[in-house]
Amino acid sequence: MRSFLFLAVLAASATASILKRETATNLPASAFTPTKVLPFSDAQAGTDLVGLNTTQSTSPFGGAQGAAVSAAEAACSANPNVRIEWRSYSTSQRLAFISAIKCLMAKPPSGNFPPATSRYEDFVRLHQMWMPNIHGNPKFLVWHRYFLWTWEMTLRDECGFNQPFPWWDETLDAGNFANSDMFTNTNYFGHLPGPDPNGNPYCIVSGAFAGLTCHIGPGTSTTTPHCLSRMVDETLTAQCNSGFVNLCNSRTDYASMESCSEGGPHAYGHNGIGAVMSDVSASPSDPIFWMHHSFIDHNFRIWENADPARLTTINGDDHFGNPLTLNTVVTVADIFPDVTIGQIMNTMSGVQIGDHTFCYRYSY
Ligand SMILES: [Cu+2]
Repeated sequence: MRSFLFLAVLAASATASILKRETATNLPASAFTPTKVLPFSDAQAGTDLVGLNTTQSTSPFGGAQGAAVSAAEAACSANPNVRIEWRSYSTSQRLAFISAIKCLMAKPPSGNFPPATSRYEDFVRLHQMWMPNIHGNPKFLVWHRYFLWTWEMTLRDECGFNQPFPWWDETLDAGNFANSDMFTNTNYFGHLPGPDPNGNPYCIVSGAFAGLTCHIGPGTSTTTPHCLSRMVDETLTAQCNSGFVNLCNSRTDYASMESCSEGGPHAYGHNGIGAVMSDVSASPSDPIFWMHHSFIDHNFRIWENADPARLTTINGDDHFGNPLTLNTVVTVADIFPDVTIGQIMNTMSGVQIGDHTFCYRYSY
């Protein structure tokens, strides 16, 4: 009798979990608002530069504080964390990275970002709430640099991730994202299908995140549970090429470069992967978001490498029209301590943030 009851309960819960999968709605393409793009020809013509504040603000670090910064930098450059490009990232590193993301998804939310249903969704909700402040203006690149780093540190602190962090050189997959083994190998991010015959996305039913339900988004919604879906357009991913990156990086002031990067390769990567990724507000719902942003942060760092003065110079206006300075605060709410732009302009500043040192570079 008792074992019969047990079996009945087991059968009921199996049915419930199947039902739960089926109730995650596959939203149509029209539910997702694509990210605003800057076409290559417009970037070439500089149409996005009209009205941009290009007044430069330079290093606030002098005297004793300047000396402290240099000491931290020297300590960092002796032993920086190196972000490894996906192709060189070993199988065991890949599996550890994926399982750390799954761990974050399985952890309860902090309660500070309602209605997030997991620790992972805390990050999605934060990004969604601050949508206008952190996109469409030059704060975008510095904020997302910090957002990505604090997410990495959370994987380390809360899920025991202890491998180097990966990055994705999208220029090598431009126009051909779907064939990257990030998508084709079923141990990783799941497939990247094209649209269905009606032009709508598919729910992702392969890979480590098969059957994932997203509770945040699309747009500003928090009451529309939906499946993780994708709908690739390789004519858009083709814009994540080195020619476009180089065009953006040929701009010599931060705000001008930022405008090109955000509307160019950044926006085309989001829209190219499509569906959940195309809707910028809640796009971190798709775990490929972090790989895409590693590429954008990489390109920013490469731009900085061309002139050391760029590590201590900022310009442009924030969402409210206030000029960015090196003392402008960058915040991820209570997920990690606030920092200033001056502390994270250099990925190898060696600044102490909480229990961690801000100190990384890219493998190339
Ligand atoms: Cu974003």
